[in-house]
Amino acid sequence: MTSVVCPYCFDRSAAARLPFRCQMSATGVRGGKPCTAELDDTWAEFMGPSVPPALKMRGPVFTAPRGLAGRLVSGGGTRADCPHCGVSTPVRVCLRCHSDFPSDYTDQDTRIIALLGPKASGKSTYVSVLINELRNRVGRAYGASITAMGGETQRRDREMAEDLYDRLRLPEATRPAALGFNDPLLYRLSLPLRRRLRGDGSRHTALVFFDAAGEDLGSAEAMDRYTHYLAAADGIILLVDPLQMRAVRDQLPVDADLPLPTVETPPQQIAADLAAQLRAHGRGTTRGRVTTPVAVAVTKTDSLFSLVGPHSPLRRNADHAGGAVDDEDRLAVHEEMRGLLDGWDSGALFRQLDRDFAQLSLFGLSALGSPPPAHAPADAPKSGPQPLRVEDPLLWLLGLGGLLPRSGTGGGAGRRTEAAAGGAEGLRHGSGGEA
Ligand SMILES: Nc1nc2c(ncn2[C@@H]2O[C@H](COP(=O)(O)OP(=O)(O)OP(=O)(O)O)[C@@H](O)[C@H]2O)c(=O)[nH]1
Ligand SMILES: [Mg+2]
Ligand SMILES: [Zn+2]
Ligand SMILES: [Zn+2]
Repeated sequence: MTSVVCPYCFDRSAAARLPFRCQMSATGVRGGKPCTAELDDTWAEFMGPSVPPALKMRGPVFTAPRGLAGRLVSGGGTRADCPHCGVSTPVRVCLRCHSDFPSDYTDQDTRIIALLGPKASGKSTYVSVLINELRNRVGRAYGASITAMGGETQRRDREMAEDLYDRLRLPEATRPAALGFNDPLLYRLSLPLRRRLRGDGSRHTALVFFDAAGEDLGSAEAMDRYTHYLAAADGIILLVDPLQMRAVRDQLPVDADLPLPTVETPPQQIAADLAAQLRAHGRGTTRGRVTTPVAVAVTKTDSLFSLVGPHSPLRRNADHAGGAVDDEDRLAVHEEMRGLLDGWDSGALFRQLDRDFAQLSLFGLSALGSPPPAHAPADAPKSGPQPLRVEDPLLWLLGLGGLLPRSGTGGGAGRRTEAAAGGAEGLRHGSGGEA
């Protein structure tokens, strides 16, 4: 049974139970009149006072009679006949908040990947580059494809790509929730079916990315909606900006022509708040560790090249050989990042993460591959984004969720390495190490 999570209120529901919305089209079925718009209280209440009254008048919402919901029509998709006007509609809405879903959203299971990080840590740049990499280099390696779902995401997807790749403009600061909520970005990820499942069909997953403004982490109302998103997440990517860490700023060569960002909420506080929120939503074990997998990704690694060796795994992308996620490669990055963090804060951030999260791995990535030009800080580097390892956190999370094959795991050596490293790298569940 397909399980769908609303990308607006994050309510989870079986696809077959979702109500429909009449499109109020006139086709003269049964000689009846077309439906007229009526006040959708549920949706209006969810959206809040910012929506003008006229927009709160929508096509009637109805539940298809039992047995008729999910009637497959030729050409794919499900429809139901409106009980008022008799005209059939394909539009599905959320049971809880009555938001309309994009047309193909309810055909596949939903995976929510939450993105979190302080202001200016690079979230928007990261999403834009990640999508582009999934479309091209990474998509090729895994036989995967990704498409924007729904008109709103399609429009923003086009805009993001044009700004960054054609005009070489970096994203503007994301607008905070106080100015109206940003809708999440909805993508359909199609992966080839694993061989043992036969055939050469695809498996589709709806990916939901919610790119909030960094300052929303500090606002209670914004956090309230944000928390539902985090609680519904199948995996969380927590971005850490090394340029906002005191020790890194002190270590960087003084002649570096680097415009430094202002120091925002420290990563340790974000991690602690995140753990508290997730525990409050029942995502913690009895011993207090949160079970949602968390990828902690240090961004802007291009600015750290003077601090790492010439053969550091941070300087190159994973090769994704054989279309599998390489766990040894991930562990090499994890250890490298852990060593760097140790030097920066004596391991305080890692120790805290390790105490709070049962499934945790460290990553290092650069969306741009080099710093923005010093004379034009709002621009991408001249050569365009040359990303490093942007895909790793997402691929790890998809691998944990069984959506991608993994290599380099399961062998004794791999597990011992993890145990030696403190066992925090993501396969700890079931190891009894929940002390
Ligand atoms: N060196 C380097 N700088 C980067 C990279 N990605 C982003 N930046 C810098 O970080 C700034 C902020 O990036 P954004 O993507 O807007 O950050 P954000 O987290 O979305 O910020 P808010 O929306 O304000 O919360 C950019 O303007 C760049 O100057 C990178 O890969 N390398
Ligand atoms: Mg942003
Ligand atoms: Zn909803
Ligand atoms: Zn109708």
